[in-house]
Amino acid sequence: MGVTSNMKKLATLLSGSAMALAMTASAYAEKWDMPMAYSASNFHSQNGAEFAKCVTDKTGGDLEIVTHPGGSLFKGGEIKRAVQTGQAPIGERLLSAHANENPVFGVDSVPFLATSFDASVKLYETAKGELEKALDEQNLKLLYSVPWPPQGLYFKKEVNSVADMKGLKFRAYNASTSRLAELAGMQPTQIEAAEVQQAFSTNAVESMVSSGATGFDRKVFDAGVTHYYEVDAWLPRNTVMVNKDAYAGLPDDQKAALTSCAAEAEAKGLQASKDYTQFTYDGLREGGMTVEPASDGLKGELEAIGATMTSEWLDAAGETGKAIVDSFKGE
Ligand code: PCA
Repeated sequence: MGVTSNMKKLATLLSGSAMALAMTASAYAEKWDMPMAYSASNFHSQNGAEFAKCVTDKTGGDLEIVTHPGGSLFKGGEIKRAVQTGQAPIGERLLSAHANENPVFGVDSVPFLATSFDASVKLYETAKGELEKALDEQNLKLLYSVPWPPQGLYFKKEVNSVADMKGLKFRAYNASTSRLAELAGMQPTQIEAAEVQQAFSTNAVESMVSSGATGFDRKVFDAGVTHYYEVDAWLPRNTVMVNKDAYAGLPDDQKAALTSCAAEAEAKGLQASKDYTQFTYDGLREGGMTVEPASDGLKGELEAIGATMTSEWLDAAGETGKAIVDSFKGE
């Protein structure tokens, strides 16, 4: 009897201190799940994981960020809304896929406007104020943004002209890529990167525009894709954004940790994207694919399509778009 009551006392004491500990932890420590759409091995996801560790370390674990790559928590198409509504406090998204909400989100996917890493950085710096404003109106704060490598074309056959593309089923990742396909006489369907290999292997698609990175990550050479043509048409960006309310609720030192780790991630991610470009071209070749620059003839035809799309974007983006393009080109 005596032993039992002592044990009960001990148990009460223990559970009391466990509760106190838990309360301390919940009062000071916060865990943020960060959905990401692309495979864990992709440089954006690896950079995101380093960013998460940077914030966790800098805040002594008081703000722990845990990344969920590969669309495992939310698929690419759902991530932005999840962060806006607070279902996830933070997340990464290809912003150009939301150009239907605000054309300024599509500035990085206007064909042949910014075709190199340096131009991509300049265009981003020029458009950043407007991007931040557009995100702010949607309860979002921009943390950092990293370009994908330059975009080229994937096929299951040799292609030398736009005529060779006619009728092909095309995998698109945003409205610009769908429009490009339409103007080239192809049939676009929007498909997440995570599903690209399956789409090629079942012949649901026969072509796409993307970077060497995504073809390599998804091993498209194992799905019958034989040719990659370097076009350097544009460099779309992944943007990491945080829910404004979640951000506002953080103590100042945690806000500072987020923004300084974000600046670091933006610089490191840019370098990783540059390094990944050649690495993934080599990887596609090792997988048995032909990787070469698009012929001058094909590039000329694509540039004509690009000119149509540029004027369409300028019409949609109005004064804001014109001001960005003028200032980007003018300096
Ligand atoms: N890869 C992503 C977007 C741009 C890129 O290079 C994709 O194909 O979904």
